[in-house]
Amino acid sequence: MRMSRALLTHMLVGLRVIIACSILLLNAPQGLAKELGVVEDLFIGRHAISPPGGFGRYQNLLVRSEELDHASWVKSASTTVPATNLTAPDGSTTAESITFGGAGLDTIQQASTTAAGSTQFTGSVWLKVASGTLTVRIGVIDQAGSPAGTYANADLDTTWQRFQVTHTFAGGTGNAVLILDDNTNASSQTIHAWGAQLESGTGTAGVYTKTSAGTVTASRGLVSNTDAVIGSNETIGGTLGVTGATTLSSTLG
Ligand SMILES: [Ca+2]
Repeated sequence: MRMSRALLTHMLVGLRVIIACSILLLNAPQGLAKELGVVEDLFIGRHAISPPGGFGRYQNLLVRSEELDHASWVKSASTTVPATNLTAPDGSTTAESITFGGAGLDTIQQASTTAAGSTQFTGSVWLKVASGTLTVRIGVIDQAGSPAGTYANADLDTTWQRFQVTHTFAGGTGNAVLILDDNTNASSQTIHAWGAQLESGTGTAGVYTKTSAGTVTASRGLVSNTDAVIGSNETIGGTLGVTGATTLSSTLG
């Protein structure tokens, strides 16, 4: 399923501008010149999402979300993921190429540590190909036995796109798994992948938040996967946690 949130956001913004302007025109007294007003504040939906982060709900039950060459990602026998360090959607060089084998189904997957039973999960990942087009699949399945789950076709082209799939497990004894496969392609194919995420209790992929060795607990707010500049004061109502070095300076920039 191809996401079109950016298009939807633009449509919402455009619609609200039209409504705001229409209200101004309707309120203009008769006989007076009608002028378009300035809209100073716009509400642009529940999320503002981009590969480096955004506002809204976030969670990631997977580890190594930008390291698909890591052993945390289990590859089928004919699937290889060298550390190719391709340019990712956020401009970093953290995307990898996944080469699926020839005949048969080839896969790459990661099992979360979250039980699948009776819970809704949404998996998402950015994908593309180097040239042409290709259809692969993204799935959210149960780790145990014959997998109950949902697969969605992902129609790749040479542009990074975020794909997502949702499944609600009626039960199950295993953990929820995000899986990519080559749709049983009979010839070897290579795709580019970055930014895998698995969330529980939601039917729509939230703000992407990258992970390394640990997962990210569900919450809502601001995610910056890279840098942040705050030009004025900031009030923090809770605990301030710093995992890296801190530098205090009296100047900005
Ligand atoms: Ca194959």
